[in-house]
Amino acid sequence: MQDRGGRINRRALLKSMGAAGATATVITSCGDGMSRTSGISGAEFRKSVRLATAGPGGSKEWRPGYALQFLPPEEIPTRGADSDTLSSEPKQKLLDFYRLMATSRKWETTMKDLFLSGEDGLYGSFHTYVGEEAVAVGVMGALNEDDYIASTHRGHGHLIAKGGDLNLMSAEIFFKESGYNKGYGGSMHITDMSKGIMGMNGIVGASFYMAAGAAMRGMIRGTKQVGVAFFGDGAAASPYYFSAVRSCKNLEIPVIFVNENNFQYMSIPVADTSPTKYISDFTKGLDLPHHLVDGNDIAAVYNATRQAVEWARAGKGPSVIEAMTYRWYDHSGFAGARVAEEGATGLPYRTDEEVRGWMSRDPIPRYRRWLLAKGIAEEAELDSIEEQAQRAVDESVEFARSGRDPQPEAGVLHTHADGPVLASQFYNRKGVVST
Ligand SMILES: Cc1ncc(C[n+]2csc(CCOP(=O)(O)OP(=O)(O)O)c2C)c(N)n1
Repeated sequence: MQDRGGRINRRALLKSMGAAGATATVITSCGDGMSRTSGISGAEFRKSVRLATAGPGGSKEWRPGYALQFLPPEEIPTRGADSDTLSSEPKQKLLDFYRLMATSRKWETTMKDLFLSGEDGLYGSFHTYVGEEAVAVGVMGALNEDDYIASTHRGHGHLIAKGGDLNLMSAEIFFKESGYNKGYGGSMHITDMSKGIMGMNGIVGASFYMAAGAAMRGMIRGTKQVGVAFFGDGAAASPYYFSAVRSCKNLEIPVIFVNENNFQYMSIPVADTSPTKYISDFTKGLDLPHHLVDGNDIAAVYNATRQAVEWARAGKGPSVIEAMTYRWYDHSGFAGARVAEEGATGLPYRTDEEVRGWMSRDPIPRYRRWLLAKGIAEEAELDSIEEQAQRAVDESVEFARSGRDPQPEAGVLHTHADGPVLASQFYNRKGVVST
C-alpha cells in the first residue's frame, strides 16, 4: 500500500477498496470504516486520512484524544443566563424536553439492538444520534410548530424532537407500507411536511439551501417562520456552507444554521477538515450572531436558539449556532458491537478515553440532575417519563412488525405523476393485478 518513500499509493488504496478515481471516493471510503473493510490501520490509516483531506484545510493539530480538550463540565450549571432562561419555562415544557430526549435515546437504542440481533432482518443505513439529543430538543424547543427544519443523514433525533410519529418512523425502518415513506425510503428520507420536517437527507450539506428556501418563502409571505439547517462539522467543509450563510446574510433570510460539531466526519477528525478550532469561526467575518455552546447542555442550546429565533423573526436575518457534542457509535451501523454491547469503543479514528469522557457528559442524565437540583421534578416523575417513553417505542416496534411489505406497484404509484395509470397498465400486461 505504501511506496518506498512511505507514501500511500493512491491506486493501490482505491483498488483495495474496490473503488477507482476521485478523492471523493477516498473520503467516503475512509469514512465508512476503512479499517474494517480494507484492513488498513494505524499509521497507514492516518496517512490515508491525510490523503483524503489534503488541501488548505488539513490541520496538523489532530492527536488521538483530540476531543478530550473540549469536554464540558460534568454538570449543567444551575446558575447563569442559560439556566435562568430554561428554568423560567413552564414545568410541563421542561418535562416534555426530558421525554423527547429519552424517547430519542430509547428509540435508537431499541433499533440498534434489533439491527444487531437480526431478529427482524433489519438492514440498510442507520446513523445514530445517540449522545447528541440535547441539540435537537434544545433547538426544537425554541421553535414554533410551523417553523421548518432541514435535517441530515443523522436526523432521527431531529424528527422525534419536532414531533415526528414514532410508529411511522419505526415502520419505515422496517421498510413497511405503513412507514413514513411507505417503506421506500428508509432512515435517511423520512419527511413530515405537516410538522415542518423537510426530511432527513443523505446528501451532506443539502440542508443549507433547503432551510434557506423555506425561510425565504416565509419571508415573502410575511409569516415570520424560520428555517433551521442542521449540519455536521464535515458538511461545514463544503463550499456551499459559506456561500449559503453569506447569501442568507445578504438577503436577511431568517435561517438558523445549527452546526452539530461531533468532531467526526465519518472517520476523519474535525481537526483535519477545519482550519480553525471552531466551525463557527468560518463565518465570523459576515457580521451575524454566532453562538458557540455546549451541545450536551440543553439549557445552553435552548437559550442560544431562542436568541437566534428572536433575531430572525425581527427581520434581522440568519444566525449560526455551533453545538459541541459527540456521537457515541460508529458513523453508521455498529462496528464492534455484539448483542447487548455498545460497539462505541475500539474504533481506529478516536480513542476510547475520549469516547468515555464524552459519554460521562451524557446530555440526558445531565439534564435529569439539573431538573432535580432546581427542584423542578422528582425522581419518580422522571422515572415514569422514561417508562412511558420506552412503552411508546415498544409499541412502535409492534406497529412496524404488523405492517405489510410494500407491493411492487408502489414503485410507480409513488414516483410518477401518472403512477396509478402506469401501475394498472403494467399489471394488466403481466396479468397479475389490476389497480
Ligand atoms: C454530498 C455528499 N458527500 C459525501 C457523502 C458521504 N457521507 C455521508 S455522511 C458523511 C459524513 C458527514 O459528516 P458530518 O457532516 O460531520 O456529520 P456527522 O456524520 O458527523 O453527523 C459523508 C461524507 C454524502 N452522503 N453526500
